Amino acid sequence: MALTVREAVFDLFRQAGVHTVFGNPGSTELRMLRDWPADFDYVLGLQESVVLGMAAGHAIGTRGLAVANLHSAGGVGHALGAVFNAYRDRVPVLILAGQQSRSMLPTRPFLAADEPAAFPRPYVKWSGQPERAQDVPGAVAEAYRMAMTPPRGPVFVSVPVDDWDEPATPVPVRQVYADFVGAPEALRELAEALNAARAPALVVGAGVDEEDAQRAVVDLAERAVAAVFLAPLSARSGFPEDHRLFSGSLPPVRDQLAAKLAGHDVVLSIGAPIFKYHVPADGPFLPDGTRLYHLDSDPVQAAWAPLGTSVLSTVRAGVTALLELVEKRDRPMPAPLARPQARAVADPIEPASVFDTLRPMLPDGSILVEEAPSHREEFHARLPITRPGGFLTTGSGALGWAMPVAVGRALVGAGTAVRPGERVVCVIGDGSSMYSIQALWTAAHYRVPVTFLVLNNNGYEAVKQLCRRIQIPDVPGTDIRGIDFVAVAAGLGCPGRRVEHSSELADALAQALRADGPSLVEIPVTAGTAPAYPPAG
Ligand SMILES: Cc1ncc(C[n+]2csc(CCOP(=O)(O)OP(=O)(O)O)c2C)c(N)n1
Repeated sequence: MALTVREAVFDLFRQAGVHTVFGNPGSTELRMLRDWPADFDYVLGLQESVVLGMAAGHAIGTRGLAVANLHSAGGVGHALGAVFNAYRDRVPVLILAGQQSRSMLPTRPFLAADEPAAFPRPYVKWSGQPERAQDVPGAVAEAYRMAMTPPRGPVFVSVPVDDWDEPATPVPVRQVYADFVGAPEALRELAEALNAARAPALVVGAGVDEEDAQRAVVDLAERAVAAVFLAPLSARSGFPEDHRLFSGSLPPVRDQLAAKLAGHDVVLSIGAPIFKYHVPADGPFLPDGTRLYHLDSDPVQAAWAPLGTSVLSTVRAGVTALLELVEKRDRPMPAPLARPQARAVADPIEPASVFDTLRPMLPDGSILVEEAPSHREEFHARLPITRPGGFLTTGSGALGWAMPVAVGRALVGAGTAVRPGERVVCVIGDGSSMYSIQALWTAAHYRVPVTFLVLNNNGYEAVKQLCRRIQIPDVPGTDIRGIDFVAVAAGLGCPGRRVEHSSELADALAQALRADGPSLVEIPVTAGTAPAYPPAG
C-alpha cells in the first residue's frame, strides 16, 4: 500500500529526532492517533495550555522541536496564552491542530475552525492548512524548518481529519544550517567599541541560554572586564549569577533601567530585547552618551529597537567570533553586587526565608522554574542561577506557563522512552498555579521529579503592588482564599504537604526534594506592602 499522510508525517518526526507527542485528543485527531507507533510516546495533558507548556518545557530541555497535538478550534483557543509565550520566548513547538473533514467544512460543522491558519496569528512563525491532503507532509516539513530557524518559535499546521489516511509521497530529508555570524565589519566595530570602552557592560538575554552560549559570554565578559546584567524580565538566565562580574537584573522600567546602566559607556545586549518594559515611565532609554550594540538573530527586534547598532548573528557564533577580536583588558572590576542578608525563618513565613532555606538544599544541577511574580526580585537575589539551563520563567508575562513547562522539562530523558531527567523545582504563586494546575496530573502519571513550592499569599500580590505603584487603593478580584492546594494536588494524584509552622519548613522542603516523583509543598507566606518597582535608594 502507498504511504499515507500519517506515515509520512511520523517519518518526518523520526528524521527530526522527535519521538514524543504532547496532546489532548478529540474526534478531529482520531485518524492521526490510531495505530499509535511503538517508537512514539503520547503525553496527555488535561487542558491544551498544559499540553503546549509541557511541549515547550520539553523543547527547551532537548534544544529541539516538540510536537503538540491540539483539538481543533476549542483546543487551540485554550492553548493560545501559552502559544503567545512560546512565541515571545522563541520555543520551537510544532502545533498540529485537528480540523473537521474537508467534505463537511462548507456547512460549518461542530468543532471546526473557520479560519484555522488565522487563529493563532500573530504568535506563530508560520501557520497554514494545506489546500490538499497530499500537501500535509510538505507543510509539516516547512513548518518544522521555520520553527527551528533562528529566531526559533512555534508554528501551526491545521490538518483536516480525513487527510491522515490519504496517500502521500515521502518528504525528503533536508538540512537547514542556521548558524550565522554577523558581518565582519560590524563585529569589528563592536569589538573596537568594547576595546576602547572605559566601563563596558553586557546585557544577557534568554538567547544566550537558548543557544548554550554561556561559556563564550563568560569568556567575553572576563576578557573585556565588563559588568554583566540580566535583561529585563528574562525568560532564562544565561550567566553564572554567582560570578564576580554579575551585576543583577535590569528593571523593566525605562528610567530605572537607564539609571542602572549609568556609568557604562558601551553596552552590548546579547540575545535579548533590552527594552522590555512592564510599566510606563519617561526619560531617556539609556544614560547620556552610552553607546549600545545588540547582537541577536532576530531581524524584527533589530528593526523595532529604538536605539543602538544591531548586528544580526546567532548568539554563540557571534560571541565566539567576537572573542577573537576583543582584547584582554586589565581595568578595575565593577562594583560587586550587594547580596541580601540571610533571613531567619519565623512565623509568619517570609518568602525570603523560604529561598534562603531552599538554597543549600537544592540538589546539584537543579532547574528552577519560577512563576511567583511578586517574589521575583527576592528569588533572584537569594537563589543565584549558576548552571546553564538552570532557570526558566515566562518571558511574556502570561501566567500558566511554569507548571507545565516544569513537567515537560522533567520529562526529558534519554532515548525515546519518557524517563525522569534532572530535579526540577517549580516555585509558584498560589494565583499562578491555578492557571494550569492540571499539569500535576501528568506529573503524577509519569512520576516526574518536580517539586512544586506554592507560595500562598492568598491573592494576586503582584497586581496589588502595581496598584500601589499608581496609587489605586483597590481593585476587585485580587484576593483568593479557600483553596486547599494539598487537596487539589491529592485529587490529581500528586502527594503534597502544607507547612503550618515555620519549624516544619526545612523538613517539608527536604522531604519534597527527596521524593522520586512529583510533590507539592504549600507554604503560607506573608504578602508585602511595597509598590511594584520601587525607585532605587
Ligand atoms: C494569563 C494571565 N492572567 C492574568 C495576569 C495578571 N497577573 C499578573 S501577576 C498576577 C498575580 C499572580 O498571583 P500569584 O501567582 O499568587 O503571585 P503573587 O503576585 O501573589 O506573587 C496576575 C493575576 C497575567 N499576567 N497573566
